[in-house]
Amino acid sequence: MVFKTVALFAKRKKPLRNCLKTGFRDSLKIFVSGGYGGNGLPKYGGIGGFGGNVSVIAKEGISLEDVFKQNKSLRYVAGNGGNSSANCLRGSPGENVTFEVPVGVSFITELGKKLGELDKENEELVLAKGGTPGHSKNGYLGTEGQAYPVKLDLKLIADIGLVGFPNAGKSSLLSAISHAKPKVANYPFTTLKPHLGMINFPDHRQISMADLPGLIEGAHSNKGMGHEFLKHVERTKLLLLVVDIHGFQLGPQYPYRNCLETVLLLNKELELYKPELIEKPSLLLINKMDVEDAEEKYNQIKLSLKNLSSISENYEEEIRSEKYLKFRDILPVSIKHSVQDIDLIKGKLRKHLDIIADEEIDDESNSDLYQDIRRKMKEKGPKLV
Ligand SMILES: Nc1nc2c(ncn2[C@@H]2O[C@H](COP(=O)(O)OP(=O)(O)OP(=O)(O)O)[C@@H](O)[C@H]2O)c(=O)[nH]1
Ligand SMILES: [Mg+2]
Repeated sequence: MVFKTVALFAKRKKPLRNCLKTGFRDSLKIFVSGGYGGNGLPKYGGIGGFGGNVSVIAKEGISLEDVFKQNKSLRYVAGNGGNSSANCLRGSPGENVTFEVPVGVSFITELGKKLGELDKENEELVLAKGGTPGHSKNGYLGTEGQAYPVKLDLKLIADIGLVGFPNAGKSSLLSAISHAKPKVANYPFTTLKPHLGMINFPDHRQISMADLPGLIEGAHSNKGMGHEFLKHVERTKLLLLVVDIHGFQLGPQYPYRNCLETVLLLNKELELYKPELIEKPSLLLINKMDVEDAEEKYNQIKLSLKNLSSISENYEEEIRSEKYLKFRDILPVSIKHSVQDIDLIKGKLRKHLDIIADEEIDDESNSDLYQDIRRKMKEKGPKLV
């Protein structure tokens, strides 16, 4: 198995960008072009029509693959505005082009400029504006519309994002806790594409959880699957780290990392991807507690896990981070062999998401805007006698 693992890793020099091979697209490049503005008519002071716009509208339940299938040319060109004529002094507007995209897509030009992102159903964004019409002030010449390639970058929107080294049991958890059926196997990089699962509760509450490919040390420099999958945890409310109590070793030529080191390394990869991720609420699952010696190993590290910064100086530079996650809970569990543990995890996830939601409300109600509203209401509100 070790040989199989190494061969598997050796073959994949580059991370699977765009995920075409795995059938999951998380980015797509398109070309958009607004229509020309129509020309005016100098003789009668006629004004041309506006060029049409290219816009997108966010819809739940569609994928970037659907976007591709609906228009394989990936070119979206709006209509030109009509010229002004003696019969019709005001040129007709060019036809707008609008197409649907999944919720959670951001739009980036080739120069890296972000045009915007759509996070909610039915939100709209103009990607390319049509040209302005010709009229007396511009010599009656319509201008061309905006035209450029745009990258659509999809980030899954889930409540919880699973983060961990390969083989730690992330997919096993998603499979046990939801109806999703991600592949589970005893070798690294079983998961090649993100999976979303819904955790259902008897009172109909639903919590979504994203399973991601495993990270390894050096993921930031594109080792293993790379760390670009971490974009999918940027918008989650809670990070759920899963580590193996027995640590991890990718293959004989890679260093063995014990459980504590894997936690420190995950911290480091998260920080290198985006330092803000370290501030996110997080929980830690120490998995495979059913295996021999697990209890003893856990007892040795449990205090250190609560305060990662206190022990980091014992480690070499490449493991140390600037800032450390502060886990709201650390649970030693056996995802595979204990139904009680799955129930415990499920309950804890819900509890912590509720706490996070309350904190968000508190933050909002303490914001300047709310304080201002409260002050004004006090000033203007009816006085109780
Ligand atoms: N002993 C034991 N094995 C477990 C436990 N949980 C998961 N496993 C096993 O660990 C192996 C890896 O599990 P996965 O769920 O595929 O791990 P993963 O983190 O999704 O791995 P990648 O997709 O490669 O990142 C499988 O053989 C599982 O059966 C556990 O609680 N105890
Ligand atoms: Mg997996």
